[in-house]
Amino acid sequence: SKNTDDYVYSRYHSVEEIYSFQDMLVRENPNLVRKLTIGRSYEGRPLNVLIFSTGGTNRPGIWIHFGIHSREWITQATGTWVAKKIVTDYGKDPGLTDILDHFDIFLQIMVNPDGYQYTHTTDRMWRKTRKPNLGSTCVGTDPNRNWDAGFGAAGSSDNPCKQTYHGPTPHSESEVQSIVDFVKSHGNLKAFIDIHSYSQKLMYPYGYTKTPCKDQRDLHELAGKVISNLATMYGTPYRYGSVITTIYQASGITIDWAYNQGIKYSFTMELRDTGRYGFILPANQIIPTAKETWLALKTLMQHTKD
Ligand code: PAY
Ligand code: ZN
Repeated sequence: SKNTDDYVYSRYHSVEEIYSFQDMLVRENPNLVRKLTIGRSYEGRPLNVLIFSTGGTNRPGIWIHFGIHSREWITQATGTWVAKKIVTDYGKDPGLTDILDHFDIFLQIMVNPDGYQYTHTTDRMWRKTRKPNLGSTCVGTDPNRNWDAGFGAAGSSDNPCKQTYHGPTPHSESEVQSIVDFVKSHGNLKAFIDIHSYSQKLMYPYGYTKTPCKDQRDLHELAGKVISNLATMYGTPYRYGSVITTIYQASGITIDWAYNQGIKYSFTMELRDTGRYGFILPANQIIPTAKETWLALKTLMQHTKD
């Protein structure tokens, strides 16, 4: 497509198409959207973040990223739709307009572009990064076990051949380190949302320990509100709670690190479905999934702002 109006949101797209979508969106909306390259993937692809900002200096920020696991295609597709939704609705939707008049939104549509490319060319079920491992023929680290929060504990694997391999050291993956550097240098993020699929869950810290996080009460109440809002659109049921109590023990995960950095509203969301199609969600569910997810994200952002 030549512009973001012609872009077919109801289909899954290649790495190149998602890169060109980002450039088109920036070109069409220079006063609202910028592109920042926060680093390079192992294979050298740019790690791009779209910044939605209406001005101000050092405004607080909301970080939302998609596709840390490459096979979770509904997430990159939802991220693309959400980016377009923000430019379409700013100035029209009072809720979103209010959010953007006080906060900047940072959107990373493809956290793991090497893996995403690999899911198109070679192995549709690839989850990890594509960095080789010393002393092993197995490739890749699980970028959602690679963060410095309970790193290497139960709920991750030290075997490079496993899907949940945590990597040699915390932040060994440039895809992870680039976000770490950005979050630290920004210093004023108030929400951090990591989007996955599948299983229809909204979860908050922790994944590595059963010890409740200090904001457990608030986060639990908010999560309940968010999922009931989400369900008003198509009735899609979500479960919610901490990661360890809702899905399983997972250590070295993104949101535990973000939360321990002081970002109170750290959530991970598992989009559709509950397993009928799993990672291979039919493309005719992209737009409905994106729409209900957007409702959830707006509720989270609104609450963060208030
Ligand atoms: O989202 O951080 C989270 C919770 C843990 C996820 C993980 O294992 O990294 C949950 C899984 C995921 O999205 O990667 C769930 C899916 C269905 C899976 O691969 O098991
Ligand atoms: Zn995932």
